[in-house]
Amino acid sequence: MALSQTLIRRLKDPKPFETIVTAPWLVSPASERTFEVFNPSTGELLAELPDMGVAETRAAIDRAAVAQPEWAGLTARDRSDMLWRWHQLIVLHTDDLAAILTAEMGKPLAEAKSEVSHAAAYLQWYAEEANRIYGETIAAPSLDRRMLVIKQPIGVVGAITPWNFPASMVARKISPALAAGCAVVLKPAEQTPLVAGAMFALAHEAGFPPGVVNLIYASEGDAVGRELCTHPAVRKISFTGSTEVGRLLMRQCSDQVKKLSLELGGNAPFIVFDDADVDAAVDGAIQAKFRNAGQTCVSANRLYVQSGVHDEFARKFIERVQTLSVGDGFQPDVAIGPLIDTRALAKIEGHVADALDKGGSVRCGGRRIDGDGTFFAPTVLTGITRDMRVAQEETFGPLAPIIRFDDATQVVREANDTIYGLAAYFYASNLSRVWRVAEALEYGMVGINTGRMSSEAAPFGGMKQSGMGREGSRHGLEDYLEMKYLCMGGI
Ligand code: TXE
Repeated sequence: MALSQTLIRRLKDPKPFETIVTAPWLVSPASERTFEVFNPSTGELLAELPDMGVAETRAAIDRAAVAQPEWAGLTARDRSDMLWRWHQLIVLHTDDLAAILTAEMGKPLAEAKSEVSHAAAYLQWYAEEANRIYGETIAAPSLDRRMLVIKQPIGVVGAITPWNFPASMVARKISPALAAGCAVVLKPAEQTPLVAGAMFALAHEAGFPPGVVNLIYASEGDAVGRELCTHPAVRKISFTGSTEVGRLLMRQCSDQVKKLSLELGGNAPFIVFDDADVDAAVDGAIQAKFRNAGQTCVSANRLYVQSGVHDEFARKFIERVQTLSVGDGFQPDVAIGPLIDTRALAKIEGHVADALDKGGSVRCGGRRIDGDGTFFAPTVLTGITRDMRVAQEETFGPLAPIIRFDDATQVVREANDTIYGLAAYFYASNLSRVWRVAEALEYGMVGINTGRMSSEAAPFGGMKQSGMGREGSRHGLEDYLEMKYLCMGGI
């Protein structure tokens, strides 16, 4: 089976994607095993893909190891041109890529289009950045020496991506790696391999040399992940996903002291102070909480609202949440798609039940929506206390717990009281408060008077157990480069 007929009918130009299932950027499957990909809105079967494991991963790494030195031996301009061609093809096929993304992941089509544009923006950024890899010269302490630093590609990179942003995560990992001169073996999430396959089809059309970009389809991450972490030809792992799997990958990489970039879970606080513009804060909270049905690592997980504006904020926020329509991402005006699977539904139900048990109240939503899809009504909880799971864990769904506070110093302490440190948001107008709170929050990214901050031009990543390394901006390129010091004597 290739792609399902209903999915093919949605595409304006299915031609480049006909090879998603059996393609030259895939190693040949070593067995007949397959796995299925479903639409979470309808339960419809979308495709059946080869289920790959250790043998195919090894073969892909071998191909990448052969291709990488030649890729690194091209001029920066040649690598940049290739990335630019890939970017243009992605832009040209935005509508089709978005349709594939909505079909396999469920997010509203408008959000899927904006994700594909965001993916293309990474390719554009790193096509440009490829030409800006600089070294340095150092003033030597003796006259007969010259001292320099050069930058070289790390080598073969193993990349593992999640299902929540299945197009932009692929671009965010591959484009800086390719710009730096690395080759990549990528395993997309089992729930959303099709848009990754479609992007690789376009990479093939852009003309990347064989072996430079390699795709592994697999029904689970364990075997492929272990092989990527333990194969000596892989010099770096780049992973986005749960903190639990991130810890496991660190352990697996430790024997070879393999470099790692990890973008893991979050527990973002969203703080509204008394001096905030309440309407702007409501807008920001809607965006930061409900984009992608709350399935983002930077999702506002805990809404702290100061007493002076609490009631006004809660009233306006709940009114807006009640207007968010839930449904199949292909339907017009849908704001909230399904959750990725029944495991995600069970997690959010568990969080609601735990909050109710401990004295919280449901102000709207609070239940799954009957039908074929994994839909959950957008939910607001109040009366939240610190012992509740919603205050401690990442919900990863359309659930907003509102926590009232009085003391502005204490709230920052509470906001920091978590193992995570990815994103934080706050709304305030007093300039002195803005600076002090921005500096005191122990987070890799802080949104001030805005609910949206991701950009290819900025370093994305977290502190504490939210991970290590940064993606995007010139800093993201550095993560794929080794620094080498050269000392020339006898001058
Ligand atoms: O993540 P997993 P799941 C968080 C979020 C969510 C929770 C669980 O809280 O509710 O994690 O989601 C691959 N070796 N985030 O279960 O399992 C897997 O195949 C190597 C935050 O989906 O980490 C997929 O490609 N790889 C996050 C990827 O890891 C393994 C995005 C993510 O899956 C593996 C997703 C293994 N042993 C979830 N096990 C973010 N930071 O945005 C799984 N994988």
